[in-house]
Amino acid sequence: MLDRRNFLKASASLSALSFMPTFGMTKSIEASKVSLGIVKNGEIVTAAHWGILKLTIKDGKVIKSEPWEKITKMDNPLQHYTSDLIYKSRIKYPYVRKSYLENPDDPKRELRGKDEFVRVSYKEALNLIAKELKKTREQKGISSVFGGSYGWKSSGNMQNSRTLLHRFLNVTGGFVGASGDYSTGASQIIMPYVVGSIEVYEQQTSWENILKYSKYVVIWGADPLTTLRIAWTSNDQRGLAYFEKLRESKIKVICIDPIRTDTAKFLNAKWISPRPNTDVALMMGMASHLISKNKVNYMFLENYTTGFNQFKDYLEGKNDGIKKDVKWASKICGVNEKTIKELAETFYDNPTMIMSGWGMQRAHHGEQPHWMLVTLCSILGQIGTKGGGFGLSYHYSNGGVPTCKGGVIGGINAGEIGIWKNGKFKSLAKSKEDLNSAEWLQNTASLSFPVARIADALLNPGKTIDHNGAKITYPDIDFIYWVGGNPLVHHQDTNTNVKAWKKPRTIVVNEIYWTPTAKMADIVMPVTSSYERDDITMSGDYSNMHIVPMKQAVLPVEESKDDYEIFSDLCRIYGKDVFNAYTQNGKKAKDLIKDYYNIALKQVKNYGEAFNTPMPSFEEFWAKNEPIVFEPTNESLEYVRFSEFIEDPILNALGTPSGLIEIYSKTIENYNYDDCKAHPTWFEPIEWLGNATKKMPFHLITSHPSKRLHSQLCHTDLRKKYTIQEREPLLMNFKDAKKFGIKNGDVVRVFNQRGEILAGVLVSKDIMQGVVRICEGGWYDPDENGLCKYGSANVLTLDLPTSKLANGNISHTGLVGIEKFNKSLPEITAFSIPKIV
Ligand SMILES: Nc1nc2c(c(=O)[nH]1)N[C@H]1C(S)=C(S)[C@@H](COP(=O)(O)OP(=O)(O)OC[C@H]3O[C@@H](n4cnc5c(=O)[nH]c(N)nc54)[C@H](O)[C@@H]3O)O[C@H]1N2
Ligand SMILES: Nc1nc2c(c(=O)[nH]1)N[C@H]1C(S)=C(S)[C@@H](COP(=O)(O)OP(=O)(O)OC[C@H]3O[C@@H](n4cnc5c(=O)[nH]c(N)nc54)[C@H](O)[C@@H]3O)O[C@H]1N2
Ligand SMILES: [Mo]
Repeated sequence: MLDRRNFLKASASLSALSFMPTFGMTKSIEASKVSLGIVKNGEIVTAAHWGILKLTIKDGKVIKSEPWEKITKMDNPLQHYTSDLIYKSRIKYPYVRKSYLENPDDPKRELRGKDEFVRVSYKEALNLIAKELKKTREQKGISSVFGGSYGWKSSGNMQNSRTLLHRFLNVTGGFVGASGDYSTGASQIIMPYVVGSIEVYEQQTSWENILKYSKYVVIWGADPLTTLRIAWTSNDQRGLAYFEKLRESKIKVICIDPIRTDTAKFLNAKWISPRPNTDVALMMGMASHLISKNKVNYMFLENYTTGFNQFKDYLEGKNDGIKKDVKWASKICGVNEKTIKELAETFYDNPTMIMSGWGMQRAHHGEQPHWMLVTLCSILGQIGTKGGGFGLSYHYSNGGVPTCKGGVIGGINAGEIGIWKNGKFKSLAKSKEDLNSAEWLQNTASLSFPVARIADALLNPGKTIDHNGAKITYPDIDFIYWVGGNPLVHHQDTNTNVKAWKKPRTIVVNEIYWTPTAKMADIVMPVTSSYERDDITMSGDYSNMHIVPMKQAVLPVEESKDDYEIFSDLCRIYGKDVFNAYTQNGKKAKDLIKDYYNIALKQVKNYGEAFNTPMPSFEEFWAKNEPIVFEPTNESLEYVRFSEFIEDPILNALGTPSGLIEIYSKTIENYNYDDCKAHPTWFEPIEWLGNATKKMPFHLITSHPSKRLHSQLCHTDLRKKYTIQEREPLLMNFKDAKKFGIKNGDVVRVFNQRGEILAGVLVSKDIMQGVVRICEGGWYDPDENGLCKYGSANVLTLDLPTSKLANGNISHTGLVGIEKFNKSLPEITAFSIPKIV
């Protein structure tokens, strides 16, 4: 995953305005109570992805968990389950899988997930990891060690488990990593060809502009009311506050989504429901209509884009004989012709901001929708204006919330790749510049392959694939070290994935909870939750609004340890030099937290006396137990994405080969891929309603859950608020339910050629016919025949790449069959601990 923290640096110069919507700000917490050590009784401030939290502690236990400040009227349910996150489903000690402990050289891999675990001492576990890692590197080389370890871990710049793992694997000799992410696998690869930047993690046109200048806001395949409950660093909550303002405004909202989302309902939006994965056709129909009505901004196309004519030829069917007109589009996407025309004209006639989520690019040929969206927006010609254009990050980490001027804290980095031999460190960096380049450091893995190809890589060592204009040959992975992620839940086609996980000789997992991934490991290290250790974070991702002390709330549960401590202790086994390189000569977590704070402090000091948010010393900040709040600048309040390019496309050329928006890409043309052409193209997805069968009549959408962060919090009592007969809910249209003789509250078996799960049915008018939704992140809970008793959506999804260009995952593509489950319900075991001897 790209380190999203780094996408935004505190910007700009002008003095700040106070804009924050205040809504009964919580009183400041008494500093004296918390200045020393951890509190047995009192309140402390910490942060999670789901916001800055205030925890109440009684007799050394967390008894209450609330938002530190109340910014919106909406409740964020994720914020109230901290206590469960400390005490439920915990891994309390180090464990080794029985057969692995008996013989690590022939560890009976097929028993992973079934074998018993044996409790071992912390020291024994460390020694085993170090020994087997050394053995693997010696016998099979660096490229057999996989540390890609994708995942959402916890907030905090210090206990950043994935980076800590990379740092450990680097100082001990290197590893194979993973490139890209699951979120925007397709978009972040295609967008640089189209607009010269990845777009998906860039600051958006300021919400202040939208509220002033937009007449229409289109939410295209996004559910911001759900997805803005969390952020990569910690949630500043301002994104939701702006959606509240949008509701109060006169701006008209249109949601284009197979589901009438919570957002659509909240905003009283007009709901347009295309068939899943057909947005490209819908947009092409709109484009054709605009051309036929001469509602085209030719001035924009001429000055700011290249390749429109070639694309127009394609629309007109010059080569394939197929006219991509409104009629054609309507047939594919299921939206009626009149609506397609109306939408197109409305967008053209009014300042319209199109906010797109990422669901539609997590689909077969997921490169196309956002490329086509930019093409459509080029025809409309509103890109770079105050109330129009497109944005690919309004639904994520509070995009569009103005960036504050303040300090930006530092964080742990992955260190230097090198090899230690006879007490000497040999760096693999090619130059000093390498070491100073954030990009190089982020990309420290000496080898990597696209993250969502993990199962394919495990199963097919030596296979060469196309990727983004290059060839990649999969390494032969024999050792996996995973921290901060839940791949047995997050990866597509679980049954294939389970096979892949039986391939390497060794799998080590550092985890807080007995997740499905921990249960599939050979060596399991117990990790503290972020409430059991000190850390520090910013909030907002784009806003950089707060610096938050994340103070330890309670003592570590049993023998759990910080990832930093585990890796430092592992380094000790490799020798003093490695330990010193890892810990910067013995620094403790708290020393590093202070270092990171001081980086921000130095920036703020450089602004001089006049700066209106001075920062105290670290000691004062820590004792005060309160976030520092920075304010946005005038410049960021008025920010318009692409405005500089629009002002002067020559001086401020985009990072594409032509410097312009590329509707036609010669670079991609040269790759000569059959599944990603030189201009936006309609490709039929491998499975969609266009090829549904009697047995497999439903398109399955696996949205992000509103009451979890992926699989996080699934094991808490929050689950009880959404499960149906203890299973993951499946949203189904009421007409479909009637047709299939299924009632609200029934348990059904959902199946296809890849696998089967149980789910509880929620009958609804808010999903189009022929489509069902099971949110991703439900814990995988197989019975002896592989039926997932709880309802993990990925048992049913396809593990195929979007195309040879991006190799993104396609988790929103796939057909399923559904039938009422009439047998007696099996007991859920996903959240209990495995067999231990
Ligand atoms: N079908 C389908 N599948 C999807 C998606 C989809 O839309 N549909 N979306 C995809 C996307 S976009 C993403 S980002 C992925 C998310 O996939 P993941 O990021 O793997 O999901 P999480 O549940 O957040 O897993 C984080 C894990 O880290 C652990 N953890 C937390 N803090 C720490 C720590 O300090 N140390 C250690 N060692 N562990 C820690 C948590 O307990 C948890 O098990 O899922 C992808 N999968
Ligand atoms: N509460 C909560 N918030 C989260 C997360 C979470 O797990 N929980 N995860 C975070 C992460 S890591 C990410 S990457 C983002 C994900 O953000 P997104 O990728 O935007 O989220 P999704 O739920 O995958 O999809 C958004 C919407 O797209 C719709 N959709 C699916 N397929 C299609 C299609 O073909 N066409 C159209 N028009 N719509 C379609 C879905 O119905 C859904 O309403 O969310 C982040 N925010
Ligand atoms: Mo994601």
